[in-house]
Amino acid sequence: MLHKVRQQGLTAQVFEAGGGVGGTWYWNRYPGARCDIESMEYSYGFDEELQQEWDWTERYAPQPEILKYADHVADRYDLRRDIKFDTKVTSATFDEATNTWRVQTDAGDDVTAPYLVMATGCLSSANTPDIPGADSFEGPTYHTGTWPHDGVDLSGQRVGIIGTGSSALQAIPIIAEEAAHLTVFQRTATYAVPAWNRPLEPDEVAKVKANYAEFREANRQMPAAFGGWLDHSEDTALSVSAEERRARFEERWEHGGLPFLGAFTDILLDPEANEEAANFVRDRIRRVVTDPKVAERLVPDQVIGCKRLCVDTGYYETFNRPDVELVDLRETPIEAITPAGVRTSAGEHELDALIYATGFDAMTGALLRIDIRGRDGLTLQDAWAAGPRTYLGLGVVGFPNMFTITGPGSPSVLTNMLVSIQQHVEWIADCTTHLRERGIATIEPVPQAQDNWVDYVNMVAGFTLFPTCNSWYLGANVPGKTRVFMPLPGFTTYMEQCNLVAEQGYLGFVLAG
Ligand code: NA7
Repeated sequence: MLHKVRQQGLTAQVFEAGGGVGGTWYWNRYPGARCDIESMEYSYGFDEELQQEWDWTERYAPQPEILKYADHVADRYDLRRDIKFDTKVTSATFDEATNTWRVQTDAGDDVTAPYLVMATGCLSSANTPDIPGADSFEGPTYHTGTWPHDGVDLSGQRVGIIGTGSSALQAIPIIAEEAAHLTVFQRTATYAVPAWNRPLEPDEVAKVKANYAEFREANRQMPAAFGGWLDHSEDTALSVSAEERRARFEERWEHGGLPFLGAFTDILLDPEANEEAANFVRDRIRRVVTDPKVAERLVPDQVIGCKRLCVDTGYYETFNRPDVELVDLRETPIEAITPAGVRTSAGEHELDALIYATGFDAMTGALLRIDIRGRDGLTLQDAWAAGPRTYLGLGVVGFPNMFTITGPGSPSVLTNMLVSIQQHVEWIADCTTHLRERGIATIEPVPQAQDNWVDYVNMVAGFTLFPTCNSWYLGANVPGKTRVFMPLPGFTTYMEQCNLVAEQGYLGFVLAG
């Protein structure tokens, strides 16, 4: 966004809570942190030179390499001179007299600007559950989302980890190697498809780079903005024979990763199709885990893909180790954290270190931690008291000239984030150009357009199986958070809608002043 804004001849000031660029990839430094979208797809496509000069080394990039890429981008475009690091925005207030935003930070900054772009990230506000006795634990505690930058030595220790989402799945096999004993506290069993991670071959990189623009366009034509280069079937799961269905799942399993859910068109739409895919993975878990009791605890019962599918390396195998114990919190819930460890209804698990892999206050968390006040002193907290309400996931009624990159109501976390971020940056830049060229002071959604958009997101989500489980897409992981499905499934249709809105002079927005 900063690069784009400069290209338009505007100036900008960026405030960043971290000590460097990279966001998610700056904070999430836990062992095994890695992207679940393939490297060649998870990168910016706005500059041919940038995409040609950068070389990814692995099929799925590890966190340090993605951070290096973010640093490279910051240096390449000389971005740092307009970014103030280690600085948190505390408030942003719209002044109706001057049509400007006043932004204040914890470092004493006090700046005004006509436009406010919130690029605060969807998974940047760590969620630590409020477990009785949490402060009494005598050993160190860590959260995967705010992992110490100089690493953690867990060798020889008895380690506990709460949570079995993507972060835990990546960390567990590596921590198990290092620790003397690992106890995994699982509330909901997780589906994972192998990453089959490996070094990238020079010829496959060359093949993509020879047609990078086409490769990017193929991804934009996909519902989740990745995998455009794979063969796609238009078949539904039950329209083919059981044998054929199994062969397709095998093929996708051998391919690895998130494209497993694309084996058929209806896996996230039809419960029966979903059950077929789920049973395939359940069967794989049972084949890998040698103790049948442990295997049954690891076999998920919810809809596959309802919570984000995990991409793993040796997760289920780790439970065959004699020094790894799985505690099923559905059978024996946590009662308290004690000075010596974690006490469940079955007794105490003594630990030297405790890791929270308990995820994030997703999509709205980072925005609502800032005191944002729009027209008539309306706070974003009040405007979103019953769940987030946006138009296109880009604008909010009552908050003129405020844009939310990958905000709730846009596809964001259901997609390849880099593609969604770029689409929003370009749309916002076109929008502010439109306003400036016409001397228009403010843009703000029409209330009816926003209401319709919220209904539309709910309707689309309602066609899918996403609302059937307690996922962070629904805010269900944070006690007290309003249960609303926040992202919009379907990137391509969404992109077309955004383009149409712009082409029609920002239909659904009030352009004033
Ligand atoms: P996730 O996917 O939100 O996973 C968090 C995990 O922590 C999940 O297994 C939760 O169980 C568990 N959790 C949360 N609160 C508790 C409490 N109070 N007790 C026990 N267990 C708990 O976060 P991740 O960091 O793994 O991944 C986030 C995203 O990053 C991921 O989807 C990718 O997009 C990348 P639950 O399932 O809620 O029962």
